[in-house]
Order: sequence, then C-alpha cells, then structure tokens
Amino acid sequence: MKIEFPKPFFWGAASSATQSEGRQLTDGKGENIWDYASKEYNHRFYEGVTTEDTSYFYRDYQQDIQKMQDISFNSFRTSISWSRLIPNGTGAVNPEAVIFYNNIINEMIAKGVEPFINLYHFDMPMPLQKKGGFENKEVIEAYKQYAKTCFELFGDRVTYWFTFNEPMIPAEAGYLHDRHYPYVVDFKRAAMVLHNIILAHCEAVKVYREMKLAGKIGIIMDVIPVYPRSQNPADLDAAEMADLFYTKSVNDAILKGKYPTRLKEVLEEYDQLPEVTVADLALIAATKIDLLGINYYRPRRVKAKEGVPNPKGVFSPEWFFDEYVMPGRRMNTSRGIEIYPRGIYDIAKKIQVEYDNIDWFVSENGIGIEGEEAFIEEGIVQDDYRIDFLKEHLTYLNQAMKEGSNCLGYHMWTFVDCWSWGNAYKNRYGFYRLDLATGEKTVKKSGLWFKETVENNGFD
Ligand code: BGP
Repeated sequence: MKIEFPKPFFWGAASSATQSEGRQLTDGKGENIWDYASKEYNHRFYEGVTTEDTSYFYRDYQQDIQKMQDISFNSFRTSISWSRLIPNGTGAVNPEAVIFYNNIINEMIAKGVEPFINLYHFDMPMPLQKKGGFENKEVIEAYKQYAKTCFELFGDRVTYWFTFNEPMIPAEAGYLHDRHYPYVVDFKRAAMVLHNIILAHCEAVKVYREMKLAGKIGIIMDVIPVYPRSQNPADLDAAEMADLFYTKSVNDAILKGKYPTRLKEVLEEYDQLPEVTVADLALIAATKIDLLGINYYRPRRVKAKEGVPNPKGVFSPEWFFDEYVMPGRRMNTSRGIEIYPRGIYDIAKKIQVEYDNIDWFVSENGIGIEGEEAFIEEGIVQDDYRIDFLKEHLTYLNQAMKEGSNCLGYHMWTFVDCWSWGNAYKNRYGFYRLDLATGEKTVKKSGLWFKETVENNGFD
C-alpha cells in the first residue's frame, strides 16, 4: 500500500542549541544551567559527559546544512541559545551570536530548508537562574525582551517561531523529579514555574503580534497519551488525573485559554495552588497560537492508585495514579519506554476533536538506540529498525490526516546523533551517525530512506 502525504508537507528533523552546538563557553557565550551543572554537578551527568562538544553544529553548520539538503530536508528545527545571544540573560547582545544565527538561518534558506526556530529548549541563562529562574516574575520580562530581540534580529526571514520546547519539562524535571538543575523537589514551586512559563509564552506571542511580522508563532508540547488499564471508574479516574497533571494543564491553558477546573480543585484541596492573578488568567485567555508542535515518544499506561494519597510526602501527581506494564507491550529497551505507533493517531484525533483541529506538526518522534555501531556494515549504520519505526508512525499519522487532521509536517528527533540530557551519547537518534572520536558524520540507512520518502512524498 502506498502511503502518500499532501503537498506541501514539512519533512525534516529537530534539534536544540545545547544538544548540538558545542563550543559552550566561547565566542562570547554566557553560562546557562547546563554549563553550570556540568561543572558543579558533574556526577549527575551520564558518565560525566557534558555539553562541551556535542555534535559541533556551531563549527560545522555549513556542512551540516548541506547534509540536510543531501537527504532532501525541506525544514529543520533548532533553538536559539538565550545565553549565547544575550550572555547575561538581559542586556547586551553578543555580536558573534548574531553572526552565527544569521549564518545558519541564511544558509538554511539558501539550501531550501525552512528554519523552524524555537526560543527556549531547557536552557536558562545562569545569571537569571540565580535570580530564581522562572520562579521569579522578573524572568518573564527578561524572556519577553529576549524573544523581542530574536524577532527583531531574525523575524524578517524566519516564518515559523516557537516560544518553548516542552514547557512542562523545566518545571517537572527541574522542580519535581530531580532530573534537571536546580534539582528541587517541591510541587508548588514546580507549578509556579510552569505557570510563569505559560505567561512568558503569552508575553512572547503578544510581542510577536504587536510587531506585525508576517510569520507564524506557536509552541512545542510533549504529549504522552494516557491509556487506562480498564474501563472501571477507578482506572478511568486515574487516567484522567495523569492526563490533567501532565498534559491538559499546559495544553488547555495554551489551546483553550484556561486551566482545567478539576485540576484547580485538586490543587486547592491539597493547598498546592500557585499564585495566579486575574490578570494572568486574562492574558492566558487572550493568547492564541498559529501552529502547534507535538513531540511524541511513548504512551502512559495507567491504573488506579492502590491505597490513599500520602499526605506526608511531597505532593505529587503520582499520588493519583500508578503506571503499569501492559502485557505484550513492545519496548525500546535502550531507553526503557514502550513503542506504540498508534499513539500518534490518537493524539491527532484529540487535537481534531478537543483543540479545534488547529494546524500542527510532529515536532519530535524518534527512536534512541544503544550500541548502533554493531549495525555498521560497509560504513553505514543499517538501522532498519528506525525505518520500520518511522513507517509505522507515519502510517498512523497519514490515517489521521485522511480523517481530517491538519498535520503540516513530520520532524524526526534528530538530524545528527546528539548529546542527551539524561544519556549523553548512549542512545543514538540521528539520520547521521556521529563518530565521537573523529567528529565525522555519516548518513545512516534511515537517512537515505528518508530522502526517498521526501522525494516521493510518501513510501510503499
Ligand atoms: C525530548 C527533548 C529532546 C530530546 C528527546 C530525546 O523530550 O525535547 O531534547 O532529548 O526528548 O530524549 P532523550 O534525550 O532523553 O533520549
């Protein structure tokens, strides 16, 4: 069966500044939380490997963008590093960064690769983190000024802007689950961070509208679709709670202009409501985006929580549900997550039904595999497993589009194997293999398959 996509369709991949640029503290770049944590909390990094070199996009951008063209990308998402552009977070702009970001944007356009530019991918400038990061309202103002600077500098050529990648993660990983700096575990602070990130998003959209630029602005969400173990009321309720905390909290605020009532009730009951003003809610209600990115990696299988919430421990969404292992599930053992291609269809339907069928695209989807060198034959990683993964997900996406979903494109995570927040280079995701010893980047079999798919706008 031939799977065909409508034309035009955005084909490409995604990456982020901190995970790909390298040269973290040269050419005027300021320190961000990753640079700082690399030194002060190195033991928390996988094998102590930090962001210093990554996949050298800062150095190799010309060859890299050529490599994008070689496998027929028509679009690519990366982020601007706030601390490279504005080293202190506020104030003076770094001229070397302006040159770099101008260069990559111009180079992409020259090679027929539409730049999708994201403003924030987990990388708070350290001077602002010292002031409390997104817990501090002043940082919302600083972010707004940073966004405005980006729009002024690059808005004449960049059509697709995104305010945040996965707004939930800096709050959840940094303030609740002890994975990102500042390694705090406190639900109320996490909720404050998330609320302020949503406000910062709204402020950036507002500035963008005021500037009357011709492009589009949106946000990139991580969505983990929730599946209850059964249709029993207790399992259904647990699923609803997981969805409320981890998805609807942000999605409803951004796409419906309001927080879910039940979430508010639960937070009130447990005295966990962050400070939210009437003006905040009005700003959220007034903000509309043009385009939504969805990062999809895995489903969440949920069952009713055994026992009652524990009022003594740190309040957590996990008080209200348990995850369970679905019998017969397919696993990506390298990353320890379930592979469930149908999830992409379910997300598409949800956007169609609950979120006004807004224009969206798959902004990340991919498979991280450990030990890919074992699959090298004749100098190429023979990653048939990745091709199968892509085909399955794209087939479900295609089905949803035939049923009316307004999906505009598909970006795989990622272009060249890059550094990961949790696993450094253990799991490889790229269309190109990165040789860590030489810095050489070699196309994988999936990259060649992707080229053919883009050229045919589909596959058999
Ligand atoms: C997404 C992030 C990316 C990337 C990806 C892969 O959630 O937006 O930055 O890291 O996940 O995950 P990991 O690196 O943990 O394997």
